[in-house]
Amino acid sequence: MDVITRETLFNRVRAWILEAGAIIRNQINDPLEINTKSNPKDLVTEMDRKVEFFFASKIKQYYPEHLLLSEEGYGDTFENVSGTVWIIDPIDGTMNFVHQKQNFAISIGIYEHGIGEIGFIYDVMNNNLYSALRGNGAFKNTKRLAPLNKNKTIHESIICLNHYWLTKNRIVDETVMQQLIKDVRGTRTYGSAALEFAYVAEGVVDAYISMGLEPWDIAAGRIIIEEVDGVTTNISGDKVNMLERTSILTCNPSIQKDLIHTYLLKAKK
Ligand code: 2AM
Ligand code: CA
Repeated sequence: MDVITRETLFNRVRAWILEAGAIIRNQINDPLEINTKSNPKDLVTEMDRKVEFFFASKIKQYYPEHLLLSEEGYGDTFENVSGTVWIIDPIDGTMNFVHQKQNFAISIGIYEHGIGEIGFIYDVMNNNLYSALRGNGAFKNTKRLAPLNKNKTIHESIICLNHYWLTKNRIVDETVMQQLIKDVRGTRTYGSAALEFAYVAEGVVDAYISMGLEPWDIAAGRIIIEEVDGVTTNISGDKVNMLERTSILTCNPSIQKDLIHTYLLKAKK
């Protein structure tokens, strides 16, 4: 993709995501029909589908040769990541959207032949737009995000994770996770993977750990994190496959080795 095409695309996505966010804000107090998907905690509303349809229609109209990988069914099916692929979560943090009417985001990552080119995470209710164009830095609204402080230790870090991983479960040894919680300065749980990526990029937290995420939960976040020298792998430190469900560790690079070797590899069952 040449420079002009890439910047035009970036500016269009920026305008569309702001437009979609305004639609959500205007209807935030309307009655909602809520359904469940894979389990009783996995929620979806007509707004998830409406926002995804909004982007699917724009892509079809402006970029019919592009492909869409998305959560709510308007996307294409994939065997590989060749070509230009949009990876969209129309509402990341649907439970927050339903229960709190805040702390959710629209997440859009655009990949060309598997390389992340453009990332947007829109915190709709706070009207904060995190963005990145590969090689041009990451931004929160118009403010450039600084590269992450390289002198962090685990003991000075705030990490995001879901409390579920501190209970007895089949995926990780909860006693190792409990030790991690004791060793860090603090923990937070925001309930939106995309926003947690954005907070790591902003440097307001230092890591986000999840044991199971889908491509649309992470596609934009990875691109934004990379622009501030942050790192994203699975919990074993391996590169993540863009098309598969995966565990995730995204963090300040100065605590990555310690998190993986002192805790996460030992916790893995
Ligand atoms: P969602 O709201 O788009 O479903 C909550 O901890 C985070 O995990 C949110 O980003 C949420 O995204 C995601 N999430 C919730 N259930 C999930 C599931 N079954 N698989 C993958 N990600 C999930
Ligand atoms: Ca979603």
